[in-house]
Amino acid sequence: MSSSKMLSDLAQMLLSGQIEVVDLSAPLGPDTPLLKLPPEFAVDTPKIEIHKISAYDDKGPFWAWNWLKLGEHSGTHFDAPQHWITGKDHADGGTDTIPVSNFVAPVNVIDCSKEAAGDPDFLLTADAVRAWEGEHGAIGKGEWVVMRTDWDRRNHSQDEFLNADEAGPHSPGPTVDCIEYILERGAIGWGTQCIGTDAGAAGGMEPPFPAHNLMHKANRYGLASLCNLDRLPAKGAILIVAPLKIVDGTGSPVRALALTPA
Ligand code: 23J
Ligand code: MN
Repeated sequence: MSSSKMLSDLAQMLLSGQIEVVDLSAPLGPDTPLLKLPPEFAVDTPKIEIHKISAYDDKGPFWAWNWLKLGEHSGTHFDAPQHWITGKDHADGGTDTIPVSNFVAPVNVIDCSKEAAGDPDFLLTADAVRAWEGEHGAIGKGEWVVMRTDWDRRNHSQDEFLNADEAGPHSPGPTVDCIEYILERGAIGWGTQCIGTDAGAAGGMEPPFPAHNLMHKANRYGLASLCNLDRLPAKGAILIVAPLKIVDGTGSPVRALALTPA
């Protein structure tokens, strides 16, 4: 089949609803949960602010518009390779330099919701990914791998979302060997439903923060705070997600969308 025929078929299926568009982003505003780093790193990302410029009033009679105070790594967001020291030298690893062909790709959804409900510190291992592939099929080169934990149900509350105590944050994520394995498979990126791409306990891993350290070293991408992964099939959906073209940016809030069979 010609590619123009396939694209017009896709357009028809989108218009008819046979292919559905699923929203994978959380609301972005002053109540969006934000990462809290350990106190030795004194600076955190600032609270999101939305400031009115005008709203059909004396400041602008016919128009409404706002300006934002917004950290790059806020809410549902994309991590670019240059976010981490291991990825800083990739010339095409910034939000403005990543080739756009990377922003539309198949997605593998690994369901860890039961495990995460039973254990907020649950870690997905390479062995578990291989077992998942045995059931659902191999992860292909150029595909996203995302970890479903249904953590988005906690997104309404910063405390529930971060789930921290004296010992630190408790949230699920990948092991070092999980990230090594998906890179071996040729994954384009790793995504989670928690505040960041790494587990709450990832600071104590070797290397620390393996999803950041290893994915970005390999010039690959991250996605955090994804929503609605429970609405996606294990395989077969297409993820459409692009960071803002921020000059020298390290990441960006995104509207993440999935195309799924209805
Ligand atoms: C800055 C420092 C450490 C981490 C992060 C940001 C993230 O998780 C992020 O949003 O990329 S671990
Ligand atoms: Mn980030």
